[in-house]
Amino acid sequence: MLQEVLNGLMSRYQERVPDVSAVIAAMIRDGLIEKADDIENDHIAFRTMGVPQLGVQSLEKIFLHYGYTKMEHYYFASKKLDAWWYAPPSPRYPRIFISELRVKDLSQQAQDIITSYTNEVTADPVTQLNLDDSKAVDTFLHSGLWRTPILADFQALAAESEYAAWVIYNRYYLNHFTVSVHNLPPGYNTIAAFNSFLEKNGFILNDAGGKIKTSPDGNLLQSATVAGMIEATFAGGETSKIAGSYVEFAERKVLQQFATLSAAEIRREHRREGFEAGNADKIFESTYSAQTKKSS
Ligand code: OOG
Ligand code: NI
Repeated sequence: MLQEVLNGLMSRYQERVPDVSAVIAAMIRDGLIEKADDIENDHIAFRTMGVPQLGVQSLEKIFLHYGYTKMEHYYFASKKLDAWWYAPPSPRYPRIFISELRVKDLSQQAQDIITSYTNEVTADPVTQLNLDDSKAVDTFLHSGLWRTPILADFQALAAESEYAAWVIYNRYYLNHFTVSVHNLPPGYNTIAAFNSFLEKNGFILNDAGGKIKTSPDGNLLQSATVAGMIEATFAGGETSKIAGSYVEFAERKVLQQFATLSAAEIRREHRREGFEAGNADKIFESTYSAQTKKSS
C-alpha cells in the first residue's frame, strides 16, 4: 500500500523534474550506484495551505494511516510556515516532511485570494477517501483540489509569499525527494564531496545561507538543487514559467555514542535523526525566485 503510493508520487515527480533522472543518471555513470533503487531516500516533502479543512491535519491522515509517527514541530516566522516531520514505520521508507502556510498571518488581500480557491473544498477531502485503496489515494494526491488559478492571482500571492504562490498552482505535487549521501562510496559520501560531484555535472545548487546547510550540532548537513522552471498554464490559457520541484541531498553523521561501531554495523538509528529549522528555512528557498533565476 504505502510502497504503491510512494511509487506513484515518485513517478509523477520524476516526469516533472528533469533533474531527478539527470542526478540518477550521473550517479550511475560515475559508478556511485548501479541502479536507481540503490539510492536511499532520506525523506520526501509536501507543502499545504493552512485552512481548516486542508493543511497538515488533513494530509497527514494518509501517512498516519500507513504507520507514520508524527514527530517534531518547526516554526518559520518570516516565511509564515509551520512544519512537522513524520517517522516511517520501517527504515525501508523515507521520512516525510510536511509544511503548512499560516494563511491567517497573511494580508487580508492574500487570504481572500487563497480562500477563493480553497473554499471550493468544503470538507476535509481525506476523510472521504478509502485509505486502503492505493489507487484512490494516488489519484487524490495528483488531483487539482481547487480550480486552476489565474496568473494575476499567482503573481499577487508571489509578491507576498512565494510559498503561497507555489502551492496555489502545484498543490500536493511532491516538492522533493532526498538522496542520502552518507552510504555512498568514499569520495561522494559527504555533502561537500557530493556537491562538487553535482556541480561538476552542471547542477545548480541553492546557495541561500551557503550551499551546505549545517545543523548547530554539526550532524545534519543538507543541500538542494534550485527548482527547475515548468511551463504553467493558468485559467484562461495564459502561460508562464514558474518554479516546479527540486532535489535535496542529506548527510546524517553517526552520533557520538556510536562512534566505535564499524562501518558495517551502522544503521539509520545510529545517525542524527529529524530535521533542523535553520537548515529547512534556507531549503524552502529552492523554489524562490532569488534562487530559481539562476536556473532559467
Ligand atoms: C521544504 C524545505 C525544508 C528540509 O529537509 O529541511 C526541507 C520545502 O521546500 O517545502 O525540505
Ligand atoms: Ni527536505
